[in-house]
Amino acid sequence: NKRLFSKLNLKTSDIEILNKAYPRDEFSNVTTKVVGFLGRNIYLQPHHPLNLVKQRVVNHFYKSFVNRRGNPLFSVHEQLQPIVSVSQNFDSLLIPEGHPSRNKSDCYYINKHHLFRAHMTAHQNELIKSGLNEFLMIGDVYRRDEIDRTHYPVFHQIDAVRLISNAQLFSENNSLNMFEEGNNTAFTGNQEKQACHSLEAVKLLEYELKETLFQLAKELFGKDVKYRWVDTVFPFTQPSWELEIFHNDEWIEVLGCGIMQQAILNNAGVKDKIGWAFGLGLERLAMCLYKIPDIRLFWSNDTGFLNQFKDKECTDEITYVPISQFPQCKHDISFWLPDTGEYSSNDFYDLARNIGGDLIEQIELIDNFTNPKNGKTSHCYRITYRHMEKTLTHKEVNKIHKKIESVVNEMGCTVR
Ligand code: FA5
Ligand code: MG
Repeated sequence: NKRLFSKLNLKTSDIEILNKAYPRDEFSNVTTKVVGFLGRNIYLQPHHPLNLVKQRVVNHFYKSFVNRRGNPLFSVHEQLQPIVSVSQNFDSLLIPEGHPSRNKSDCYYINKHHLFRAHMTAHQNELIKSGLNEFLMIGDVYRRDEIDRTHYPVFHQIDAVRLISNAQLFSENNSLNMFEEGNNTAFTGNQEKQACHSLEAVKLLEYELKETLFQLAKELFGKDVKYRWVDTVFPFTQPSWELEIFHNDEWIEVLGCGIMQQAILNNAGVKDKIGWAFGLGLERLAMCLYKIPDIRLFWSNDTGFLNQFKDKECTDEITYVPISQFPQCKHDISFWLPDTGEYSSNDFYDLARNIGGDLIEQIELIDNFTNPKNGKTSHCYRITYRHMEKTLTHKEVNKIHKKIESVVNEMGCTVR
C-alpha cells in the first residue's frame, strides 16, 4: 500500500488534507484524485444543474412545512465538513462492526478513524443533539464504486430529519400514545415496526413521509409520474423504504427513507419524540429531470454544458441538448491478482481513475478466470476512453493505457 500511495503522488508519511495532517495507517486508501474534489462545491455554484435541483427540493420543503406564522420549519445545512469520523458515519447510526458498508473496498478512508463521508446521514446525530427538529443536510458524498455513466466517486445527497412529539402527532385531548411497551410482531405492511412504537404513530409518520416525498416526485416529474415504494433495510431506520420512479423504460431508485431507530434519538438525548428521515441522490434527479446522459458532465467546466443552465431558474423547464458525442476508444488490460487475496476491483478502478481521470467513461470486468493448476486468478477489464469535449487521438489514449499497465504491479498484480 505504501508503494501504491507513492505512485498516487501522496507522501508516505502523513496525509495532509485541508491543512490538517492525518497519520497514515492500514486503512488509508484515499487518492489524490478524490482529495482534489474537496472544496469544488459544484452544488453551491449558482445555476449549476445540481444547484437548480437542490433549490427545487428545498423550496418544496419550505412550502410544505410552515409554522403558525407561515415561516419554514426546516433549516438547511449545506456547509458541513465532508471529512467525518468513523463514529459519525457509522457508529452513531447503529451500523454494526463488520457491516459491508464499512469495508475499505467501499469507502475512502483517510485512516482508521476518519473518512470522506459516505452519506449525508453522517451528520444526523450532531444536528439532533444541537436541538433541531426539522432539518435538511446537503453536500458531497464519496464512495468507491464501479465506473460507468451513472457512477462517479463523488455524488451529492440531500438528507432530511423530522422529529414529532405526541401532541403534534395526535390531537391535544387524544389519549393515544406514540410509545408502548410493545413487541416486534405488529406489521406495518410487510415489515415489523419497532417494539417501542405504537402502530398508529408509525402509520401516521409513514403517511406524512410518503405523502411529502410523493408530492416532491410529482412536482419534479409531473402528476402522472410512475412510481413505487420498495421495502428495504437500513440499520438506522425501521421500517424502511426506497422510492423508485419509472424513467426511460427503467425503474430508478431515487431515495431511501424510514422511521428513525428510537435508540438513535435516545442516544442524542431526545426521549419524547419520534421521527422520520430520508436521503436522496441529486445526480439521479438531475439526470432524469434534465436528460443529462453522463454523470461526468456535472464536473465539466465546458461552456457547452454550463451555458445551457446559465440563465435558468430552478422553476424553468430545461432539457439538456447533448454536445456532439465524440468517439469511444476501448482497450483491454489483463493481469494476475495477488496471491494474498487482498484485492478488490475497486482498487483497480481507483488506480485507473487516478491516472485517466474523466477520460475514462467506463470500466467493465469482462473476464474472471482461475487457473485450476495453480489457483491463480486473472481479471480482464475493458476500459472505454472518451473525452467529453473533443476526439481523443490514439496516441493520447495509448499513453494513458500504458501508464495504467505500468502501475498495476503496485497493487501486487502482474500484467499478462
Ligand atoms: C443512503 O445513503 C442512506 N443514508 C439514505 C437514508 C437516509 C435512508 C436516512 C434512511 C434514512 P443509499 O446508499 O441507498 O442510502 O443512497 C441514497 C440515494 O443516493 C440513492 O437512492 C441514490 O439516489 C443516491 N445514490 C446512491 N449511490 C449512488 C451513486 N453511486 N451514484 C449516484 N447516486 C447514488
Ligand atoms: Mg440504496
